[in-house]
Amino acid sequence: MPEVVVYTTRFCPYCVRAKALLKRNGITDFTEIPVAGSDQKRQEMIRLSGRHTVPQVFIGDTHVGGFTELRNLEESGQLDVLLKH
Ligand SMILES: N[C@@H](CCC(=O)N[C@@H](CS)C(=O)NCC(=O)O)C(=O)O
Repeated sequence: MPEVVVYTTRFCPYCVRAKALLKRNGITDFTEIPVAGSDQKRQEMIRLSGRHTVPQVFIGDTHVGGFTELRNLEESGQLDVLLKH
């Protein structure tokens, strides 16, 4: 299974929903990178994703996006496909 990385902040409803979605799809060992308080990590997230909002989700080399894109992937069945690569 590819590595799953989620950039988050602590008080972020979309982050909570993204993490819950991953867990209900059997992904419990994802790497969470908190960006609050770390300008370096926040800049890394912006550089890799081109976005300023959290969460930002990566599956392997693929930048999925935020919670909305993650949910769209789940609903279309493409999340399972990405996770099998
Ligand atoms: N459509 C985005 C919305 C993400 C979003 O609005 N996240 C909030 C935190 S829960 C955020 O980063 N707000 C700061 C900002 O908009 O700059 C998603 O589905 O992930």
